[in-house]
Amino acid sequence: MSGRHILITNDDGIESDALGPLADALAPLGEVHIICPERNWSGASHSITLFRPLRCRPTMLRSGQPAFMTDGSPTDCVRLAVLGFLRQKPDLIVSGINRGANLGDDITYSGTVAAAMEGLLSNIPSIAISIGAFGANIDFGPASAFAALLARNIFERGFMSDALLNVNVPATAADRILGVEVTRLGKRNYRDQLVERLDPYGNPYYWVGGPAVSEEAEPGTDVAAMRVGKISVTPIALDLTSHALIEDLASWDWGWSAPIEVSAR
Ligand SMILES: [Mn+2]
Repeated sequence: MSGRHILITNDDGIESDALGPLADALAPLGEVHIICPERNWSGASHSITLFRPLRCRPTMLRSGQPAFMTDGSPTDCVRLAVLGFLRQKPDLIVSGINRGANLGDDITYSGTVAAAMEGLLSNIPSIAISIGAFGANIDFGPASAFAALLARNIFERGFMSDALLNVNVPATAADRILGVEVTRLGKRNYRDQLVERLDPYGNPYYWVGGPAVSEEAEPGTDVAAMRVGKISVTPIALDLTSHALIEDLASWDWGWSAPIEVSAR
């Protein structure tokens, strides 16, 4: 133990079988704390709980490690940890390993990435890590080992910038992974469809969904790196300002030339 504290959280929930291998891989680098949502929050983005209390109960992973589970979101997990639930503020936050890649536009939906954003907002080095597969029997070994490698780099280099690291690992054996590429966000194309069906009482319900399809992948992007079987590491900053538009917008006519109509009923 180096006296360092590492927080693991996720958006897939406390039952994810990725947590055990990840915790094992990070254990040599510091004391590992696990706080995860008690259910799956995939797609919850950066939501926080405001108008009800949070419960945080001790539990144990199927693989045996002690952990805590909350009825809050992934971001709530980080806020709990950072604001005092853990006696020591974490030195590193690792969110994942998420089932399913988080590439390009995915990060605007991702609870996995949002937890790392919350870590960054709390001035803690943060990693979001995802694997390019869904379903059962995924080998989380290579992704866990890479998370540990990245953590070692962060601790040794004193990484603290205005970015989190969004990591995607191909779901293949370690010797089939073709390297590591530092990337920018690519473009993700979704084939979402609105499906209308009838419930047993004859009332319609709706289901929006579909696979992510990435036809074109520009070189240098996370999408392209993953497609050729490389681990992708993307630094993500939180300033969403379109700097290119600032000057253009400033030249618009902002005068209140027309009277504002107020209609009362
Ligand atoms: Mn997820």
